[in-house]
Amino acid sequence: MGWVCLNIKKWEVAALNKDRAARLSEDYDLPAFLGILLDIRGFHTREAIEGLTQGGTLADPYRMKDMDKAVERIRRAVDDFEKIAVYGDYDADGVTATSMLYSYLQAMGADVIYYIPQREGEGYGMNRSAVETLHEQGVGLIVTVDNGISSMDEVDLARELGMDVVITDHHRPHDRLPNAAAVVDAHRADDHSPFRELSGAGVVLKLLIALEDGDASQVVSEYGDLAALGTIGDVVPIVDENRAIVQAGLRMLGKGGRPGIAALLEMGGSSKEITATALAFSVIPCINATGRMGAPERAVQLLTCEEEHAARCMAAEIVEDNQRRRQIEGEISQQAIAAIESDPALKYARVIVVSGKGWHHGVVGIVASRVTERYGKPCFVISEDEAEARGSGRSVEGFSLFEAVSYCADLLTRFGGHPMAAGATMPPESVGAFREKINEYAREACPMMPAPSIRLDCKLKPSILSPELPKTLAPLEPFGSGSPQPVFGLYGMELREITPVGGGNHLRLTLTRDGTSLRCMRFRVKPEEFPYSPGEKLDLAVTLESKMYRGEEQLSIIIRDIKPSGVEPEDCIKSYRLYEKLCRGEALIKEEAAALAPDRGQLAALYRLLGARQGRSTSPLALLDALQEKGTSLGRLLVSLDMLKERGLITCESKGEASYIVVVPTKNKVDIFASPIYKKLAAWQ
Ligand SMILES: [Mn+2]
Repeated sequence: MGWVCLNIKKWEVAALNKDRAARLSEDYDLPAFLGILLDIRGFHTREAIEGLTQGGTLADPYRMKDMDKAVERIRRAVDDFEKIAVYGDYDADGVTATSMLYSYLQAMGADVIYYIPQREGEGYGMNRSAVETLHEQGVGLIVTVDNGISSMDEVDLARELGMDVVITDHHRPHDRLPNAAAVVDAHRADDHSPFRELSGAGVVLKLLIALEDGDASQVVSEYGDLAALGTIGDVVPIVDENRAIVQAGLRMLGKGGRPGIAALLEMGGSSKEITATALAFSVIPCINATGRMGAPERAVQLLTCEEEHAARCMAAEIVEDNQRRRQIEGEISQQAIAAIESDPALKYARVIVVSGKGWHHGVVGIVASRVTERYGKPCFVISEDEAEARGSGRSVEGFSLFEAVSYCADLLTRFGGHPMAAGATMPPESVGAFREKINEYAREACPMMPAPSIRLDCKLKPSILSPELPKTLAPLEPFGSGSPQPVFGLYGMELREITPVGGGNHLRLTLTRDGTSLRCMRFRVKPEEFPYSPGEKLDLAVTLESKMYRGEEQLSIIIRDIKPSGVEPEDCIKSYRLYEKLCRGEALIKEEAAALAPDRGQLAALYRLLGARQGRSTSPLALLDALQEKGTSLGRLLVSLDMLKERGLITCESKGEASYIVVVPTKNKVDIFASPIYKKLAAWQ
C-alpha cells in the first residue's frame, strides 16, 4: 500500500471584469452579486440576460429537416391503423423518449408497441434480429427514438421486409444517412435548426409538437416532465431550448407529475425541493438501473402507468434494481481499487487499465467514473469472460480517450466513444497488450498527463455570506451540465473544530477568518478519514444552499474540495507526475532525479514533524504545507516517506484521504540513504 491516492485538482478561478459586472447589475436592476456571476458566466448582452431571466422558448419544430415527412408518415400510420413500433434505448434518455412517443400515439388511438433492446446481448441501436421480430409481429412502421442515425443496414433490412422507418435521433450522423422515410436529427449537415444540442427525448418533444400542428404549450404541459428527465439524464448542456424543457419539466414535477415519477420521488425519500440536480441523483439513476440490470421495459411501464397503486408497485421494483446496481457497483469498485493499490504498475500508470473476471457489464462504466475520480487519471475497467473482454473507460479533460482507443484498434474487436468516455471489446488474451498499447499512446501524446480541475466562479470573503445569498443566484438555475452550480473559493480559513454528524458519516467543520466563523459541511468523509487538524489553514471550494431549519432560513456551505492554503496544486501535480514516473521505473534525466532526491536536512525536518504529529491523521499535502519552506516538493516528500518506511523508521496506514504515520522508536543508527528507492534515484543522478 502506497501513500494515499492523490487526486489533486487544479483550482481555476474564472476571470471577472468588476466594472462590467457593476454595470450589468445597474443596467438590469439586479443584485450586485448576481451581476458578478452573470459577468463571469458570459451573460453580457441584453438578449442573453433576458433569455436567462424570462426563460427560453422552443423553436418551430418544422425547422428541423424531414420533420414534415416524419409527421406525414406517422399520421398516415395512425389513420390507417397500421402497427407502429417505437424503437428506443435502455438509458434514461431512451426510455423517456420511448415513453413519450408511445403514450402519445396510444392516446391518439394508434396501434402501437415499443421495443427496447437489451444492453447485454443486443447493445445500443437497431439490430437485425429485432427488426425481424418486429416484422413477425406485423409492424408496418418503425419510429426510432434516441438512436437509428447509424443504422443503415437495419433500415435497409426493414424496407426489404416491407416496413417503413422514421428515424429520430440526436447522435451525430456518419457519412451516409439511413435510407429511411424521414431522418430527423439536428446534426444533419442540411438541418438548419437554431439549436442542435437536444437530447433524444428533446427531439421527440419536437416531433410531438409538430404532430400537434405546432401547439407547444399543450405538448410541453403534458410531456415536459419526461423530456426534462431525458435531457438531464443524457447530460446535454442545460442551456437555450434544453433549459426551457428542463424548466417546464420541473414546474410539472413540482405540481405532482405523472404517477410513476411521483412514486419514484416518494420512494427516493426526496422531501427536498425538486431540482435538476436532485433528479440527476435520485430518479435518473433508478431509471438507468433498469437497463443496467436487464429490464429497461420496466422503466417504460412505470413512466407510462396512469394508475397510482400500480405505479408504486413498479417503482418499488425499480428502486430495488437500483439498490442491486449500487451493491454490485460497490463490490466491483472495491475489487478494482484493491487491484490498483496492490500493483504499482497499475497505480502509477498514465492510463489505469484494470480488469476482472465476471464483472457485471452494466456497471463497469460507472466503476470507471469512480476510479477516474479517485485517481485523477483516465481509466478503463474491463470485464473478462472466456469468450471476450469488454471494457468501458472515462477520461479527464486534455486526454482524448477515443483517440487513445483508436490507436489500439488492431487489438480490438469493437470500439467507439468520445474524448471523455469510450468503450472497447477485445479477446481476453489481449487485455495485457491493450494496457501496454494505450499507455504507449499516452506516453507519446501526453508526456505529462493532464489533471482534473475544479472551476471556481470567484473567491469570497467569509463576511459577505448570508442565508439570502443563494437565492440571489436562482436566475442561473437549473444547474447541471453546461450550467454548473456556482462554486466559490473561501481561502485562508483556519480550521477550529471537526464535528462528526449523521452517525459519523459526515463532518461539520468550523473555520474562521477575519473574525468570521463559518460552519461548513464535508459530506461522506468520516472523522478518521479527514487528514487535517485544528489550527491548520485551509482553502475551500464550496457551493451554497439555503435551507429552512426550525422555521428559519439558514445558509448551508457544502465543501466540494479542500487543500492546505500554502500549497500550489499545479506545482504538486507536476511534482507528483514525476514521482509516478520514478515509480513506473521509467528513465529519469539528471534534473528530474535531483528534483525528487531529498537531502539530509529535509529528511530530518520531516522526521521531526512526524514525531510531533504522532498518532494524528495527516496527508502528504498537509505535511507539505508545513515543510515546503525547506525546499521540499511533493515528489521529494513522497520519496522521503518511502525512504523512512523502507528503512523501518515509520509505519503507515491509510483511511480515506488520511494517513496515520507512526514513528517507530529505534536505538540503532539507521543509514537512511541505503533505502532502495533512494538508490534507484541516485543511479539517475
Ligand atoms: Mn440519448
